[in-house]
Amino acid sequence: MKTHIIRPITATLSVIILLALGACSSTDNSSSAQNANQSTTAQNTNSPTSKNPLFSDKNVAVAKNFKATTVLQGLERPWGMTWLTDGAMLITERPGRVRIVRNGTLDPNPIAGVPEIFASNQGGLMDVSVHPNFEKNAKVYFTYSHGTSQANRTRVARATLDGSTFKNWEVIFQVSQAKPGGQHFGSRIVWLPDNTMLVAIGDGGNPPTRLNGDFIRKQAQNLNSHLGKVVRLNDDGSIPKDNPFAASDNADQAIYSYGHRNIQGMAFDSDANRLWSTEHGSRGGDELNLVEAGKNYGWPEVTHSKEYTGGEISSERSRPGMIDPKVVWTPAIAPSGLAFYSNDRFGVWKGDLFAGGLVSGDVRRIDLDANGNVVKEESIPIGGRVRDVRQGPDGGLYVLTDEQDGKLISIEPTQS
Ligand SMILES: [Ca+2]
Repeated sequence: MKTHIIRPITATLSVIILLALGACSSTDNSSSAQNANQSTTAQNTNSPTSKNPLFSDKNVAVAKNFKATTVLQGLERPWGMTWLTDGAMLITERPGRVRIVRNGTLDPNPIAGVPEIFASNQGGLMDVSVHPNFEKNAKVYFTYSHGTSQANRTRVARATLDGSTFKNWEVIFQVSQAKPGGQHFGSRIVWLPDNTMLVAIGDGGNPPTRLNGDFIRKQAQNLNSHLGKVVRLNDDGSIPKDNPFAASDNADQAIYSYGHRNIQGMAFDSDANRLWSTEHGSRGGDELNLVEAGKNYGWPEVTHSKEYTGGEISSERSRPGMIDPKVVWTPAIAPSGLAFYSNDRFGVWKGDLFAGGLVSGDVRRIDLDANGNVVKEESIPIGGRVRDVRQGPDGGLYVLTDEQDGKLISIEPTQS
């Protein structure tokens, strides 16, 4: 369990953030004008909104014009959700169950055919995603932790949905090294337009957790380890030949990007071809990243995060050859779940990112300009730990809360 302590920030930083927030407090109605201004002046301006990254503190503006509606409850620690082509919805529960919602009603019986899962601390059944050709092949994909408290690893499996049963559960990928403890498994699944899949894998845990004689988190910079990575796989778990390290003798060919601590939010903008992710820092320094093939996102060499005890993890916040985040959240919001909203149903939210926060108990709406720069951010309070945020096939925006009696909640703007 993450514990986050709010610390006073320095006076100088406060002034910068207050200026930034002042510039970000305008209403939705002005956002298109602000975007236009942003995109024409981003090259030469010192406008706070053009800073990269955006430093977000606890004073983020609260959204005014929105509505949150509980769709259903009675989910135990729900983690991921997806929709079938007939409109039914699958929701994972971290202890190891898959629930199905048909016509707005939660079936009291979990879907059969899920094997035993290592469900402990942060581990368990995590993400769920249907194959892009689900209508033809009925394949559903999962990420979960497998093993024991002494030796466990994140796995990716697929199974065929046959009525209310999963058949032919098949492990198609697993992290190559077993690790101890119950922390930092990741994970999210995102499909790319070429039907390859990206899977986020956590760094394995906080100190004192060790692997191969050093803190396990250092594996995020080890190109022969899957820990602290995004990996790219074909739909059968084989490695695409055009992966960024496919031709390298000194790197694992599954790796897509590296230097990640623990990604639990990942979303693809298919219009602009951009992959976004949110990852947990330890004490502060949570990140929104624009993820590109072959790039290094810095952890733990470069970070705005601090040790839970308050000490420095690194003195470096940025380094040539490593990619800076687009948003830094201090204090931590503990980000989990990320949606890129692309539908016309909620026009004022189109083109924005929606990032869930476990500790902040809200969804952060992140307004992007056409170039993918973060313009502003606001908070949509949910009143519970937000584990996942997804756009539904109906153009709705849905939220899962990580509670013993977890909820499915829909959110929508009340002003067009
Ligand atoms: Ca980073």
